[in-house]
Amino acid sequence: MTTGDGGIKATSENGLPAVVGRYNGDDQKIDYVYKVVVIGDSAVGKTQVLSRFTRNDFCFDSKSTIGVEFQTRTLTVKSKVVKAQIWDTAGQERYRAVTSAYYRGALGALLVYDITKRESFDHVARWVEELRSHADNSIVIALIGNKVDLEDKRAVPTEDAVEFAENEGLYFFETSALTGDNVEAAFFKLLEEIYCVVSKKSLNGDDRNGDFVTLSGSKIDVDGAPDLEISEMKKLSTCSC
Ligand SMILES: Nc1nc2c(ncn2[C@@H]2O[C@H](COP(=O)(O)OP(=O)(O)OP(=O)(O)O)[C@@H](O)[C@H]2O)c(=O)[nH]1
Ligand SMILES: [Mg+2]
Repeated sequence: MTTGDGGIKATSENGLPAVVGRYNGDDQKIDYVYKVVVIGDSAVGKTQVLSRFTRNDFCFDSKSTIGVEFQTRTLTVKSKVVKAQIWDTAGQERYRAVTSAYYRGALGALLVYDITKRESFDHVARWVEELRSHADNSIVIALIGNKVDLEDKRAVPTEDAVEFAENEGLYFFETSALTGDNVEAAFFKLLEEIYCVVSKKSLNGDDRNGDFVTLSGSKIDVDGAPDLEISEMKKLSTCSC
């Protein structure tokens, strides 16, 4: 798969997608590429939250994700053009062949649970642990209670999640991929906070990772690399809509 906007493929030495930088198809210059990962139990709506954000799309008959895929959306954050490269993988344990590789270079994480499935919230602590052991310490995490359109089936009180988020230092949003409620707000907040973390790190001179997808975000040398690229692992899951 290409990103559909005309770039060339590049792969880094470790086999991960290398972000070299790019112009968008409409010649929009990109200042930064931020890698964000989406995690959480199976069927909580990770893929649909992502589709809502990147394509303003929703699928009722969404198939479980197999492998890893990512989608992108370019937007303006604090007057900078940021390309959010958002990685999605299976919540199902048996498909989760990824750990370190998935989290490598991630600046942000969206940890999703389903407000109608108590179990998916009970597992959130485990997901936080996984993040803490595989991702960088400074990763920005947003806890997302998805499917708020199903209020009558709610099994996780908002207060429980607020308390957990406060204790763990996470941002918290309740969303609906179906209606689109709060999806933009959650992503925007996450990206803004990433911007702040990245800016602080740059100011502190704490910018030592040689990878293109770095903890300081990917600063794009747009003049030196006019035709840039990215891309991807594999896109295996499909929506049958
Ligand atoms: N009512 C409602 N249904 C949703 C919402 N988000 C997702 N769904 C449904 O929940 C089911 C699972 O959604 P997915 O996005 O595939 O879940 P996932 O977390 O990506 O699952 P895995 O890929 O297996 O890890 C699908 O039937 C979706 O249509 C939502 O906000 N509201
Ligand atoms: Mg999925």
